[in-house]
Amino acid sequence: MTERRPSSLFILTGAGISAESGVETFRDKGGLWSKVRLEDVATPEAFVRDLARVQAFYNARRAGLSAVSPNAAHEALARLEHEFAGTLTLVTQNIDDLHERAGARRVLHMHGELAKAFCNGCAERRDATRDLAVDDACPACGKTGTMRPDVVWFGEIPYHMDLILERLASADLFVSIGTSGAVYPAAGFVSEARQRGIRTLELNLEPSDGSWQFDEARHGPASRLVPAFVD
Ligand code: BV8
Repeated sequence: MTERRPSSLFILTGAGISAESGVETFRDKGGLWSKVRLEDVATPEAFVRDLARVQAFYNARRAGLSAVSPNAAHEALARLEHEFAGTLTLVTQNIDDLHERAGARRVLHMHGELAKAFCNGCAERRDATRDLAVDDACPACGKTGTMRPDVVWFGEIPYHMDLILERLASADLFVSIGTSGAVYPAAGFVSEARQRGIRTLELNLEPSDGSWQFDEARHGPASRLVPAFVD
């Protein structure tokens, strides 16, 4: 890392880091939310209203992961995780597994993971090794119609928030990579960091809506910016 070396580094990633791997982003032109209304697939109400549609949406995205691979940005962060001498916290809003497939081992998935399934009835969590189906029974409680992708929908509380906020508070550099900063609570991390006097850096293809809040912003593709930041 070429900058003044932090001893505690907090990194937040979003869909932009996986874009060059071929995973669709959400809010870019032609992104996922321009094709599907998030209210129809990514809310608890949608799951109750049309379970089959929600399952199909996430089954297709899970299947798509087998056709993509981590890119140089994921690889650089995995290297950083292994080599960084201080405390590194890597939080992702992404539900893909590209950080892990690049070799990262301590990723906090605040919006859940496509590779897991969760039972709304008994909170059982399992690996999702195949498509989820409407008539799947929960392997633990036996109920049907309760198995869902283990992802955090709009209106639900993101995962690991206590740990995330604790790590953010003790960081000395906050780096936001490939995220539009449109979805809370992640969108609020930059102001939280600034209020605490933590240095902030944005690495994004273009200025995000919240770009002005960062001490420094570098713009370009993650596959170039992230390795340059790490090495
Ligand atoms: C919560 C998971 C309380 C599943 C996702 C008004 C009404 C209703 C609700 C709200 C409201 N106002 C605020 C809210 C809360 C709401 C919210 O923020 N809504 C927004 C829309 C206003 N948030 C919630 O409901 C959250 N829960 O707040 O609970 C709470 C919180 C804490 C503690 C206690 C209580 C839950 C939100 C979870 C939503 N789940 N998805 C799924 O994926 O299907 S969110 C969805 O957006 C994505 O999944 C992703 O995780 C998230 C963030 O998107 P980004 O990653 O930023 O992607 P985006 O496309 O937007 O941007 C990509 C960026 O990359 C762009 O800037 C682009 O320029 C850049 N880029 C592109 N290519 C590259 C690149 N950069 C670099 N290199 C490239 N090559």
